[in-house]
Amino acid sequence: YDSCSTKGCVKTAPDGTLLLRNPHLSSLQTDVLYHLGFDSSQDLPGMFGDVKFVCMGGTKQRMRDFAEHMRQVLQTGPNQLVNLTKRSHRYAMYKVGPVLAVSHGIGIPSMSILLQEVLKLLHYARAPRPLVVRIGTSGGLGLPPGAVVVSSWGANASGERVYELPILGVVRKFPSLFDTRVSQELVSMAREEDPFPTTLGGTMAADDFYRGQARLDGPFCDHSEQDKMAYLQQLRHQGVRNIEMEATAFAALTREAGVRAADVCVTFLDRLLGDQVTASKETLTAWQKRPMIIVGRYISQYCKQN
Ligand code: R2B
Ligand code: URA
Repeated sequence: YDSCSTKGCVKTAPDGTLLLRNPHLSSLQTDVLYHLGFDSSQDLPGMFGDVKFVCMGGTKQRMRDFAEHMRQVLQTGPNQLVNLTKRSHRYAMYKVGPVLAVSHGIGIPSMSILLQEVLKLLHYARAPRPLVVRIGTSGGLGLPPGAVVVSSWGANASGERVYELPILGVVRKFPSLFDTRVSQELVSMAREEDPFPTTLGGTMAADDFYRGQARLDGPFCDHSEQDKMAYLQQLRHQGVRNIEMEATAFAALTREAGVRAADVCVTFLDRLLGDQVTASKETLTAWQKRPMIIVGRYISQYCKQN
């Protein structure tokens, strides 16, 4: 495997700030973070040097809701939430105290562009020891809809725990494991009185919502119901508990940067029972808050202790 498959290599500076092991960056006069609408000539340490948590999720609205949630939990932040990436329009970013909430769109290409620019932003801002958390949605495997899964690893569609990326025409593989300690700490934020279960589990990241997730309801399909069930059962036997579209790249890129990360997703349906997302908009909105609740408790506890 590529990069960082060995433990113990020095990945962060002694003060906990991100080291990026790209020698070419130092020859740039200014580095333009094109999709975020920032560049390194700005006072990034002044703007983002205090960031401790970066929370990412698919939609702009959900990340605005999360910023609002954190404003209430932490009793801090601006009176008016402002989208900091306004100049770029691709994504949305809000800052509430030590929390940066950013949207990443759907799928690995969209998420990984955002994540890589966020990693450079954290580097230039000299933010010490940040934690990056994805709060997402997914399809569950044998879990009640509305359950929350904290990912222990990401697997690709072949069940390999790697993020595959062709670089200069050669397909490279990067291990897609999450920080065990952070994931367990997040699961421990669940409370008995929560109206939903929170579990640790493997997460399969697909490059498609329909056929790529074994669905039968896309515009194209040449596999049978039996083929679908055999595949989903096989994934479940391998320890996969939910399917989404980013986990592998998210785990691998944060790991390569030496940044702790976690993927916390609610499940919108049980894929062993169906393909269509049929819950009402109100129900889905309520379910989407669940990863925010778990992550909010974690951040709140950290802020009280520090
Ligand atoms: C979950 O939901 C989205 C697709 O509907 C995708 O971003 C994901 O991982
Ligand atoms: N997101 C996915 O990628 N798959 C689902 O089934 C639901 C949400």
